[in-house]
Amino acid sequence: MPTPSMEDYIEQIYMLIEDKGYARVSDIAEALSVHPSSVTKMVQKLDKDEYLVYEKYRGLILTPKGKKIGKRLVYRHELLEQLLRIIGVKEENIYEDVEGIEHHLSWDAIDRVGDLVQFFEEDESRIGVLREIQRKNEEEQ
Ligand SMILES: [Mn+2]
Repeated sequence: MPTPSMEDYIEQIYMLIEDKGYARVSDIAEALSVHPSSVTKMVQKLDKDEYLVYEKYRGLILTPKGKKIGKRLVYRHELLEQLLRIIGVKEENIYEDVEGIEHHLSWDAIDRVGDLVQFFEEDESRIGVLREIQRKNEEEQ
């Protein structure tokens, strides 16, 4: 299992490759706000653990194992953003909150969050019911 930090890297690398077709050390460093030397170090570790193949002057590609987990990590991040949006968390808090919780939930919990998001999306009046509760709670404060 990748550590939280490895997960952040795999997630970013997967998104960069999806968006641009490639992931450069400098782009990864920028996306994660870390020093390029930290990226090089982590990329070497991810290579050793067979999540990607890194060739210094040719860039990096994800292995099938890296792609599979990358896809799940991006899904997990997006799902948690959806959850926070549905429950009415302020837009300005959503990204950082997801970064804070995403590594600490089991895949079981993620699947259950998926059910909950589906529950709201299948009938948007359910979001309306929630908003009504939230409106009342705010009035009472
Ligand atoms: Mn994330």
